[in-house]
Amino acid sequence: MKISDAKVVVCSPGRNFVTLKIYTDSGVYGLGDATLNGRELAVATYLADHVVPCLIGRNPFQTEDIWQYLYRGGYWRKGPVTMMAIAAVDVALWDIKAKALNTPLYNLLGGKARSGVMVYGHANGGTIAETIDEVGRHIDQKYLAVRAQCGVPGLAGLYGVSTDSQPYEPAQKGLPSESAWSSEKYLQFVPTLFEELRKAFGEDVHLLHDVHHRLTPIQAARLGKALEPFHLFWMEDAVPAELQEGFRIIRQHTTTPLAVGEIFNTVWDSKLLITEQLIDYLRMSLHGGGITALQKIAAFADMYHVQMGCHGATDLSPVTMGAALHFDISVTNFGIQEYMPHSRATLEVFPHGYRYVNGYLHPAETPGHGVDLDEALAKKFPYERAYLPVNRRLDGTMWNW
Ligand code: KDG
Ligand code: MG
Repeated sequence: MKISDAKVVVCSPGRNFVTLKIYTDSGVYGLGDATLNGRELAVATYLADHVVPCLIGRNPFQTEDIWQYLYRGGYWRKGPVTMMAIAAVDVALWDIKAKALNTPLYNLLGGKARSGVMVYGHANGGTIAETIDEVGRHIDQKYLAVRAQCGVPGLAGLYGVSTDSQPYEPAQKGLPSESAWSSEKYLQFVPTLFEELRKAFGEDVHLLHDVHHRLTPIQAARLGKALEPFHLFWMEDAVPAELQEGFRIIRQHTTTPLAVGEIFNTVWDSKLLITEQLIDYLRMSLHGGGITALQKIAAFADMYHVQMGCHGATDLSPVTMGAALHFDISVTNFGIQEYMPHSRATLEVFPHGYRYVNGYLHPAETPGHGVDLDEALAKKFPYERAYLPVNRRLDGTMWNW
């Protein structure tokens, strides 16, 4: 079998997605997701202009060789654009391989290691009362784990909090919007949110929270300590993680479990975090180099008691979600999978076989990863420029969003 062609499809059924479709001479094709939120066209160009020409004629079963060819062969290693492009190729090739062997992808990754993939949903509200209602709504839908985000008095446009009745979607059309930030107001407020959530729901539901890179290590240490009585499943992205050593400060002060890594794209971003056991959950998704990369990173993390908790926001297309579930169900050190359901329009453009039942997602049972692309429908949703917001402290200083 040989790769005969490949193309990049950019569409925007409510939000932008970049999809790579790889064709073979046997008629089997595979799909990969290359959606880099806010910088989508850079990856589309990287793929179409620089990667696709190198794929033609190769054996799609050689996932390891093609991965190394694109990683080493690029000479300029790492980075979100390169690794997202490699991820899209890799996931599409695993899709082809499993389809050609007529089996669901998980059977090529070790088979089922559990009966379902525990997921966490997103609950948010402008006030504590609204957030409590939203957590309750998720519990009614049988979620076993819920992430809670809440508006903080005095801070407008906060990460994770919807401004309308729709689920929270950070990317906005037009140029980047600006949010206001105060670590002091946030640190003062968040422990009360979780105190009230535990009062309302007891200890049975797993509660998670995303700090979204906005604290310094010593501030994160303070928050982790303050949240200890409320037994979070994890505190996510407490600080920007370029400085891996910064996690030593957080870790030595608190037993609140730590998760990080949704923007990592190679193992080098977390090597120290893993070997020094500074984190409990690694949030890398298939966007960081695909299945070939994530399998190796997960095996390395497992030696240090670090579990996988893959990123699953709506900017990871149903292709990534569908493929991630095959990884999640087969990897031994699985922790939890983020699940932020896509819009109806997105789900129509990407017909899929995965399903949610009582707190768990189940991968498709059809050959491959089980997610397709309706190209005719996709054409009706052309690309629309959109950006993630930026964040400023109250005095106007640029901050992390
Ligand atoms: O594109 C940015 C989003 O993926 C990110 O803001 C979502 O932090 C996020 C999460 O945990 O889902
Ligand atoms: Mg996050």
